[in-house]
Amino acid sequence: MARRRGHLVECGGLGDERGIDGKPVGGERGLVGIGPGRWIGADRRSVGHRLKDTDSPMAAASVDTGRGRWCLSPGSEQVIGVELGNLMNTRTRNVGGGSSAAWCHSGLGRLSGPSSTDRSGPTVPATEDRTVGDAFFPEVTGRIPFGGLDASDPLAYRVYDPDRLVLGKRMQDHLRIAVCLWHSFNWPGSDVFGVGTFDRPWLDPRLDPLIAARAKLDAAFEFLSKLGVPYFCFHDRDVAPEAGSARETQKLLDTVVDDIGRRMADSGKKLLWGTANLFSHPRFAAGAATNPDPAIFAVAAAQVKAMLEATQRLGGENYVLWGGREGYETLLNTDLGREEQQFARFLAMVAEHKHRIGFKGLLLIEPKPQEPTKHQYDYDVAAIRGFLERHDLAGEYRLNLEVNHATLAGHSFHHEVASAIAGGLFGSIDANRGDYQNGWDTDQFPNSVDELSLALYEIVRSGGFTSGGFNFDTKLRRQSLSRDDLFHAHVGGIDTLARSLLVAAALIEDGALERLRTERYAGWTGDLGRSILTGDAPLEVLAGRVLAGEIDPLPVSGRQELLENVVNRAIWAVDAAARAEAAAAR
Ligand SMILES: [Mn+2]
Repeated sequence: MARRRGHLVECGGLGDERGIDGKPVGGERGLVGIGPGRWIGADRRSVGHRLKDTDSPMAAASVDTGRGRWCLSPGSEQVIGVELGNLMNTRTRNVGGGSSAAWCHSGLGRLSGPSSTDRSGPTVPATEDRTVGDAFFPEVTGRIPFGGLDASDPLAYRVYDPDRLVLGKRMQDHLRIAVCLWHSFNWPGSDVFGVGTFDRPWLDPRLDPLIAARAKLDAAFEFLSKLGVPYFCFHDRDVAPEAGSARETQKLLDTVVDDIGRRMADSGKKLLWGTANLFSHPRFAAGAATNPDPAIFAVAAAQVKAMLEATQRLGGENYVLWGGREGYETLLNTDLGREEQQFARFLAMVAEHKHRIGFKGLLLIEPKPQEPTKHQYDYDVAAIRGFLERHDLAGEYRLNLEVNHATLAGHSFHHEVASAIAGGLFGSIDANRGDYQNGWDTDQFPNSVDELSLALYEIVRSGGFTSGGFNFDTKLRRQSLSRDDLFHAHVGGIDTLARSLLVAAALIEDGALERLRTERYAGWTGDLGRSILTGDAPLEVLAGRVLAGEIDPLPVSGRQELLENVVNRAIWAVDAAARAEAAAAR
């Protein structure tokens, strides 16, 4: 079969409307054309736009507009392409061999050519296999290095040094960092007042879902590799939108999950946890498990079954349930008792299925007090702990705690971590912080060593993560438009966690906090305390000893300020040690 060779010509960026024969074209529809007599490119608003007035030997042209790449279906003059510049590990083959969107996906690797509008520009080899490693984030040219505190490169880790040993364990193994696919790759930067602002070309709803999913995964795995972290997390709907029927939806999910499995095998990246999105679709507006309609409960159950099995297939280490719609908007239409029974039944069914399929990971519930609903049943650690114990589920579930959700519930994150550990429910962390002036979930990247050091202290002193880790369930600010903003955000957040880990380790090695806490409770390991706890000293015995003057205690200091000084001095000491190391290295 004779293949038509693609003609590659560099094209202007978005808004470059040099047009055909030098005449601007497209106007506000945003078409970008260039080259004498030919259309070769278009901006993102032009997907599906029918091109006219072309003399079209434009077959299989693929164009780098500076914002990504476009491909045009040969012969049809229809822009079918996407910004495909983000495709990673894409094999270039059959360029010009078809006119479908599938051609578009398979037809592009990383294309590069001279900055030329010359017709005789470079051609795209028809059958050349090439591997692309840096297609969507070309401004970040390799893996983020460790540079130390004095590094001048803004994209170098100052503190996070994966192999550095802290209390005998690698930093990477303490922190178990994960990147989330939803906010970082599946969220367009929209808010309730405005549409998306981000450059996420695979989110164009007109794209074939498989092409979109693969372009998204290309970018995500490129990001993971360059960031140099071990884990990622995703919801079913982040990678596979709903198709025409439940069966087609399942098929698409299975296809994409297989694709993810291959990428994991190639890259060595691992799945920290999977989860099902039971909150975006309109059917879930009144809840999933707690919906007044049992048919919606059934759809949610099918979705969790599929995603739990997908997580197992990918070797996921945990499975998370976030009940974002499991709550109410008004009590006027809500039967609290009934919804609690439904919710308990749902969680029991998920646990039963976990055991049936032999999934070895932890099931994790994520507390959040409100937003999107007025009130959510998974309010905080204490509420979930009571719920699990009431419904005989305490052995089946642990918790995925988020900093911002803790603060929305009126707690410090330190409190929620310590509560989960005390209740035997600690599982994993979403590291997003909130904004102290805003009353909603801003999901910002962590940046306070002072706050996170206390949480890390609790985590490390209790033995650290088992299968959990620190997931960046974080959002860029809506004005953070550059592609590399995603790197700056994660690098800073990871350094903050790494620094907090060093402070926690210093506090543990110093031992003052532990010693003072132990001393404070010393009485409970003595005769009196033990006899109370074992039941050997009931009320009348205690009363008798108090009335006899045998028990006559004096209050003692809680030493709070002293303890706060211990923490601050550990933070400062880690600074001093790092400075000394940096100076020694110079
Ligand atoms: Mn959040």
